[in-house]
Amino acid sequence: MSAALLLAACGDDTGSSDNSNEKEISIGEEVGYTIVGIEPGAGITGLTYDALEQYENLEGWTLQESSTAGMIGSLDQAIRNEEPIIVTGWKPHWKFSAYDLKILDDPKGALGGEEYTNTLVRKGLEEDLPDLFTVLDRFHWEPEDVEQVMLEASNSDFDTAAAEWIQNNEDKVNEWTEGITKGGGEELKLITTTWDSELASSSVMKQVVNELGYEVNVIPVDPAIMFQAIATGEGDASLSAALPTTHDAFYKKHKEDIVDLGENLKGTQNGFVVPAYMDIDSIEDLEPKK
Ligand code: PBE
Repeated sequence: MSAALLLAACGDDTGSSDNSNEKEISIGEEVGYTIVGIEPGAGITGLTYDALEQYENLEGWTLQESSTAGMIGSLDQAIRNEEPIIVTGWKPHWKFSAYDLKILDDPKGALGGEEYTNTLVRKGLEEDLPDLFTVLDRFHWEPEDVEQVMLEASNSDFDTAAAEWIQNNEDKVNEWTEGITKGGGEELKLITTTWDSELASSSVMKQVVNELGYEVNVIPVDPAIMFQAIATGEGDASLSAALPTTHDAFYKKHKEDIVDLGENLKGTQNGFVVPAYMDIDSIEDLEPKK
């Protein structure tokens, strides 16, 4: 293009330079001003509704609740067709190794910053089953560990994946179980949420504690029920509390009635997740519905 044409194409600078943009469809229009979400009971679902309120530029947008499998199905289909899509996503999760994805910047921190997964136990567990309490208190691992179990489970099942991880990570398991007196068949009701990362930790703990002579029942429920079960003592322990932001509403409601043993996993994260080919980097770049 010649210099003269270039100048002509740029137009004057009196404010009408946006003509070409008006014809382009915005990402909002392309995705129908819709974010594809997961289960209604998930912490991230509540946070997404908060985000829709907090970001003025998300006026008129809606969250389409579904399930984790439904969200993955929509994401997979969009990527196959190279279409735009925005989903509620989180780490650790295998979708980041299966697809080329990015998490949109969230300058208001509506979906939380760096998150942790905490261990909670019921009041009185320390007195009733002190050795088991110690194992639960010591338990911690890394995102890579969770990912290994999740990946193996996708080819087999969580019990097989947990057994394999335990076999390959004796040192870590020994750190949690060193010096522990064996149980005599007492029951541990281990409450968990239903997501893969939480099924991974619960499946590993189940086998570790089984080996120590306890009967373990893993009970997958919604986050609200999980917190309630620990608070009422119907459940003994959970490795699945997503804090400080994701499950904050449930935590606040029950914090007087639960014992928080702190983080077992660092470096988890929530966000609006898009395929890497989409030309957008921040939630703030989305446009309100016209
Ligand atoms: N998650 C995975 C859960 C906690 C861990 C982000 C989907 C939630 O939103 O409650």
